[in-house]
Amino acid sequence: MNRKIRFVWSVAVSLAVGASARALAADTMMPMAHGAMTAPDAAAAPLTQGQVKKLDKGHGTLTVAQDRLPNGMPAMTMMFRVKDHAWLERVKENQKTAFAVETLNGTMTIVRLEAAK
Ligand SMILES: [Cu+2]
Repeated sequence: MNRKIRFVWSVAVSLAVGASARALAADTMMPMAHGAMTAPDAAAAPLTQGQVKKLDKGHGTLTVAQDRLPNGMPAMTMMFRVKDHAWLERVKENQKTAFAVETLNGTMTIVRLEAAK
């Protein structure tokens, strides 16, 4: 490469690197900004283990035999609202689950639901 081509090439490379660094920053920043707007960050909510006892897809509720919850609720079998009713497709009765609960509008609500690993 002659001098001029080498200079143009290095400018092009640094622009491309700068652009992808900005894209990366945008990717990592956006969920954080979003989490800050929706007060409790469900993705960061601590998971509790439990076993699914009953699914009610019509009412969007899940009855779980749960370990002690971070909010102090002792281990028991209780019914929770599920924030997104579609999540009820992720688990089956008697399956172990990991879930996070927050009180939304005065109702203890599952805000994260996963099949236990
Ligand atoms: Cu309870």
